[in-house]
Amino acid sequence: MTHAEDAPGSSDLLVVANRLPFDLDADGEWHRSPGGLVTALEPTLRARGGAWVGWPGRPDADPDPFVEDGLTIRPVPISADEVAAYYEGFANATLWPLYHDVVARPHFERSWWEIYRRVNERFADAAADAAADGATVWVQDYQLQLVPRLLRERRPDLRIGFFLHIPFPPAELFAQLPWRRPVVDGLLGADVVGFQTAGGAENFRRVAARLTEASADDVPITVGGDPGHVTAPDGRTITIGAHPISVDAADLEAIARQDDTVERAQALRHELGDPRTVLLGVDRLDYTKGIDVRLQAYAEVLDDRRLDPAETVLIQVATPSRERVEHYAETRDAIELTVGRVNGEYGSVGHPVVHYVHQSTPREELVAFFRAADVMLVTPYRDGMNLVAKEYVASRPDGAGALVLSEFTGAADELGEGAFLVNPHDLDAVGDAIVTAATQDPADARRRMEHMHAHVLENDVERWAEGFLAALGVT
Ligand code: GDG
Repeated sequence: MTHAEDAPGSSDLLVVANRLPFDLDADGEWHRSPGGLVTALEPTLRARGGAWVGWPGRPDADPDPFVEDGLTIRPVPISADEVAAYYEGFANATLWPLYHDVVARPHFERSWWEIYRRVNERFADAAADAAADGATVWVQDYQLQLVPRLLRERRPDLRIGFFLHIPFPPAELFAQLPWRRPVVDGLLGADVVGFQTAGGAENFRRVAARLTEASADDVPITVGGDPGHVTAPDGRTITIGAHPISVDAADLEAIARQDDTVERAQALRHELGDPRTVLLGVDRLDYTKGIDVRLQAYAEVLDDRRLDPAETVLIQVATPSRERVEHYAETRDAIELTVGRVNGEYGSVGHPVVHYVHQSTPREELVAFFRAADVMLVTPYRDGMNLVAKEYVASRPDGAGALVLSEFTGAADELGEGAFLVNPHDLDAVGDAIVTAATQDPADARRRMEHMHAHVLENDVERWAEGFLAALGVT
């Protein structure tokens, strides 16, 4: 590790994201925090002597930049008050619910907006400082929507991309945002703006034409096909594309094939009492994920005995998330109440029908869960992509298993032919899909799973990153 202060403005390729790929602990030690984005981008960044600009995850910490194995890490400090207003407030209590179809009511709090802008300026300053002449900068996600414009003001020489990981809502919903104009202007500071789905990209293009003086084309936007374009009043053309993110499929498949994973999956089923059917849900505990829907639908199919409570188990992993945001605490209470009720009603001593885990689970163990599950339940009310659906499919090289998938996820656009698609607002349909998936003909099941598995193996996260960078002109 070396200090980076002697090399300002030397990076040709930068990622700007809310979080760094390292976390800082209370003792000032860095720990790697691997995620799909990091896995996909690190090799390219390291090969190009790139930089990652982001928050170290600890309020009030202001650590020095450092270089590790060719990758420059540029921490952006955020105070505790700013975390409350910028991250927990504007990002997660205003934008998150608004962009997810107003599943919960967004809070429009003027003081949060001011801090959101201030923190975005700090990220833009850090990126402007780290970027070499003519560098390419890739800004990530809803926490940083003002950065493309702020960065362009500071550094007109840069090539700037932005990718939104969550849905971009229809114009009618987005228009509720009191700060809709500066947010759209912020995004239009980029050269390329990418979305998970063609629908999200088209929503944004329509919003840009409606709310600003920019003009837009009306080419249908497709994945791997034509992007759309918006022309700003200053003559700049902004490319609007659909780039569905994915997972490190080969790695997941390799873990799934390991003997100890297969053995762990078998042991798990045994520990559960060798039930006929194992259902599985894996989510951050978030009100958009529809954990309540699947619990309710499950209770109904146990109640009418379409699935036998003595022969069926649901494992629900609900990873702790955003616990200081009000809606999340309420959601946790409601889910835990329902788990208790369903177990009280349909379980018996030594055989609960729901195994509920409110803990972070190691990745290898998650893959063993995927291999053990006959039916994966992914039922969000709205989700940008949903990586869990793709991780499950990647983890089933054996061709067994089934996926019940909400049609309101980005993943449904790609896996629709193999999954059992459902409207999560329709409890009868969710219950029917659970029963059909659990009782389908094994040959049909295999055909469906092999189709989805092949798609995810081919369209992995590396391909996603390459596709977006190619749109930005990095090859
Ligand atoms: C946002 C968008 C979009 C969860 N619990 C554990 C654990 N996880 C991992 C999963 C998966 C990731 O976290 C969750 O990703 P999702 O895509 O399902 O959902 P969000 O967190 O909401 O992500 C989403 C994504 O960004 C990427 O663009 O797909 O639409 O909302 O990888 O496996 N991992 C481990 N233990 C857990 O307990 N190890």
